[in-house]
Amino acid sequence: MTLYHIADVHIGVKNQRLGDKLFDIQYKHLKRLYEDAVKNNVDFVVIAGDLFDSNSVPMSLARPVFELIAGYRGVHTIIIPGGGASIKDEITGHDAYTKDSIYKRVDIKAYFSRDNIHLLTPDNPYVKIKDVLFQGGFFEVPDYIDEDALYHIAIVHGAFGKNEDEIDPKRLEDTPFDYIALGHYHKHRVFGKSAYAGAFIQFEFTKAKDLKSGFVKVEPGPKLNIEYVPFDDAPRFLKVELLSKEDLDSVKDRLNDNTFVQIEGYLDELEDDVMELLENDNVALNDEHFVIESDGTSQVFYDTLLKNLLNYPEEYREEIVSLIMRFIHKKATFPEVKDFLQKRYEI
Ligand SMILES: [Mn+2]
Repeated sequence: MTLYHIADVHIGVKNQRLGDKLFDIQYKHLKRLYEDAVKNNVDFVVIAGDLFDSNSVPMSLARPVFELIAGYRGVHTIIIPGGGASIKDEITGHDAYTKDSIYKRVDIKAYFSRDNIHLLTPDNPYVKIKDVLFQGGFFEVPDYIDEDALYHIAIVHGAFGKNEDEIDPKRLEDTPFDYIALGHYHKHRVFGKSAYAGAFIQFEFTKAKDLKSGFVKVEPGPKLNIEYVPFDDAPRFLKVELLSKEDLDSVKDRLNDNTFVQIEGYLDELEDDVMELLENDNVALNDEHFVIESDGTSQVFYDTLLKNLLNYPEEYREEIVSLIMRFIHKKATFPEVKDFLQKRYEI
């Protein structure tokens, strides 16, 4: 048995660079996913939350998505609502299952009476299709229902990770589920028997250079197989700081028709190169960009920073550089830096 797992499609999200074209790209790739499912006899597509960017998405976008999904009659689609988090019993976030949920609209509800579209909610948390049991979890791994089924699949929208405000990913390992389909984080990541699909189509500018769009192909069972299938022609949105020739070359190497670049700031001696780069329609300068004057002090500071940076874990390096750049740029005084750090990290 094979299932396709996607999440965080965010239909209706606003994207400055692509405008309405983003929806066309999302739609085209959804279609590609289903065509692929039909071709490979895949029975199930699981959508682990945030299919829509908000509960106020217009019907002109929501309807074609449901029509597309409903049209593939041989494929069962199992959807859970997303949402950011459950805070004091109140669900916040994107297509959260609130009073005004998109899934409660009369026109949308009608689609859930079709045989091939299934919505799991806290009131209706599981469904058994062709001997496979799908259980929705809402910010947590659901309690396993010990019912006879070939496979038990959980679908959860929530923040699992090693940071303090996240749910311990060990929760994902100590369960009898065959697979846990996760949504929420926009980067694909595997934790043992579970995985984040990541954003179906990337749409946010980020500093991460390796973010992909795509879906997860899962073969549950004793030899569980989790494979990520990337869409190589999907757009990429890069946020960059141009502080050296190397930064500049790395941007030039990555630029192509599908890559959009936002320059957060640059070193003043690179101004001519930056202007040249800006001639490309896919490159733009942030309205609030910074320009760093290359005086001797900043250069010494920057060189020292780069030399010592490798002593820190990789996941912190980007943030360290970014903070220090901000301070160099602002020529902040010690009390200002101290105040900034105390506020930011509540220390
Ligand atoms: Mn999301």
